[in-house]
This record gives sequence, C-alpha cells and structure tokens, in this order.
Amino acid sequence: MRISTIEVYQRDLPVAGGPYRMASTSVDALDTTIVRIIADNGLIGWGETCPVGPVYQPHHAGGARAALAEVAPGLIGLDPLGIEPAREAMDERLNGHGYAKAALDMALWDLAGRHYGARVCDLLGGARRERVPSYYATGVSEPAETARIAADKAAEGFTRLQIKLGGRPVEADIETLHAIADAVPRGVRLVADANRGWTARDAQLISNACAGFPLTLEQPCSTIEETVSIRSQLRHPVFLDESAEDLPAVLRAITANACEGFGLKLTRVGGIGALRAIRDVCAARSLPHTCDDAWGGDIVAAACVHVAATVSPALLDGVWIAAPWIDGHYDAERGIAIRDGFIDVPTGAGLGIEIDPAIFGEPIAVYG
Ligand code: 0XW
Ligand code: MG
Repeated sequence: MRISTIEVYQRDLPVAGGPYRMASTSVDALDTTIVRIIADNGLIGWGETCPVGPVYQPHHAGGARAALAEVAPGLIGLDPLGIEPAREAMDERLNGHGYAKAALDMALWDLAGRHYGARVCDLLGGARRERVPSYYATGVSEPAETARIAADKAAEGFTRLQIKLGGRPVEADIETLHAIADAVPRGVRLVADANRGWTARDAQLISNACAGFPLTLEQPCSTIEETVSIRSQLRHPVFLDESAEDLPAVLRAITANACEGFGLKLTRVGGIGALRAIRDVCAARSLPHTCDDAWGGDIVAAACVHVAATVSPALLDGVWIAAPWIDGHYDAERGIAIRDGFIDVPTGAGLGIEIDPAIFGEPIAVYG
C-alpha cells in the first residue's frame, strides 16, 4: 500500500456563544485545517490541526498550511502504515512545525486503524475504559458570571472546571476564584488557568489569597524558568500547558521540578505518537495530565479521546474538546460529544469518525 494523494481542506469554526476570552487573546472564529490521506487501494485517513488563533501559542492556521505544503509532497509514495518513517520524512523536509505535521500523523493513525480493523486507542495499547471524563473551561469574565457558569457546569456533571483568568487586575481573579469556590460543591476539581498571563508576583498573590481551598494553577507564568522561580512560594500545585511544547520540553520541566502535572495539547506536541510518548513519561513519574487540543472539530476531538482512553485513569485529569463551542459536527451520527461531563470513546475502526468530504467543499490544495 502506498500514499497516492493528500488533500487539504479549510473550514471556519465560529465560536458558538463566543467570543472565547483568554488572558491575552479573544477569539470569535477559528480557522481549521483538515487533511485527507488517500492510499492507492482507496483506504483513507483524516487529520486536523486548529490553533486557537495566532497568539495563544507560536502556531497559526496559515502557518499550518504553509508547513503542510512543505511536508505533504514528501509522503507521496510512502507506505501509510510506516508512521515513524513518515515522521522522519516530514522532519527531513521541514524543521519543527509539529502542530502542522500532527494533522498528517493523525490521518496516518486513522488510516492504519481502518487497515487493521482496530481503533486508534487499541493500536496505542488498549482502552482502559470506554468513557473518559471531560472538563469545562470557562472564558475570562466577571466573578459572578463565572461562578454562575461554574455552578451550572458542575450540576451538569463536570468533575473538573478550568477557570480562565489573567489579563486584568489580580483582584478580579481572586474575587472570581472565591466566588467559584463558594458556588461549586467540594469534590469538583478547580483549575485556575492564567494562560501565561500572570507575573510571578501575581501568581504569588493569588495563590496566597486562595490558600483556603484546593486549586491547581495552570501555566501561571510565561516560562518554565519563571514558574520554577516562584514554586516554593505557591500554596497550590502547578500544571504546565503552553510550556509543555513537546517531549523535550516536558522532560526539561520534570527535571527542573517545575510542576505537578501537564495540560497537554495533541497537535502542539507533534501528534498522536508524540502524545503517547509523553503519556508514558508522565506514567513513569506518576504525573497527572489532560489530553486536549487548543481547538478543532470532530477529528481532533476523536484523536484526543483515543489517547485519553489509554491513559491510566488515576493520571487522566480530563479531556477538553471544543464541541460545546461549535454548532454541529463533521459526522452527525458519530461526532464527539460530551454527555453529563463525560465522552464516549468512539467504537469504529481508526478514529471512528466517518466524514463526507463534500461538507468541506473543494480541497484548497492537493498533493500527489
Ligand atoms: C481550555 N483550553 C483547552 C482551550 C483553549 O485552547 C485554551 C486551552 C487551555 O487549557 O489553555
Ligand atoms: Mg491551559
């Protein structure tokens, strides 16, 4: 079997109920890039990459497509089941840009699953369970409004709530966290995600002011070094998200004792194979983590859920998907949805999503 064609599609994903506000950016619509790999026997695989705007990470939609133009031609003629050789072929044509290569990596895993008649989670070592916990991430908003949303989401069944903070006076963040701690039942895990938006001083002030209740601080400061500099003064555990760029960065953070866990983004770290490696490193050090992506439709969501299903339940902190912020699905029947705070692991081969390419219109690029 050989890869004969790679199609690239573009789609706008308007933010339902948006904008979605974070410390340093606010987004109304996301620009997603979808790839379809086609083998010479007609077997196909879908992949996707969707940065949450151009500011959240050093990734952007136009960059993803430019990178795909560099690497996709190098996959034509290769055996699609050789996912590692394909990764090497991409690296030989372009340094870095793992978030773009991740779309092709995802499509190769989907195609391999369809070939073997196995789910991606089974190829990754087997699902530990058939339903994984999701978590809800609020946008940055006023204290009372955020507390109302948090209480509603806890009542809906979410067992973890991530509260977006930062980009405003620390007093507003402190007030928000106290309002939420009062509004949601104990037992619902609270995470304060500053998305790199706090200075070391802000993080210290907020952690001290919230010392009375359990909380995880996600990506409080910009870098691993800044985080390490205040760790001993914080009253709460720390997760790194944006700083966990790839496996070497995760190893650096662990070696520097920078955090107690990670918010992981599948495309940022380089795809399904890369996330699997980080999963195993985290397991070796008993570090909890999420399996998310920055944004994306059913393809990205399915990929996150498949990896998450293979994580030791004690270490999986949750799976964030963008579905609550997107109207509709690529696959109306099997699209990935959250029910009562949990997500069912897809049952079909590969990623378990069936898509009619016509819904994306004409491809914007075709290689092969
Ligand atoms: C909540 N998320 C998973 C969605 C946005 O992309 C930001 C992200 C995070 O944890 O930072
Ligand atoms: Mg985060």
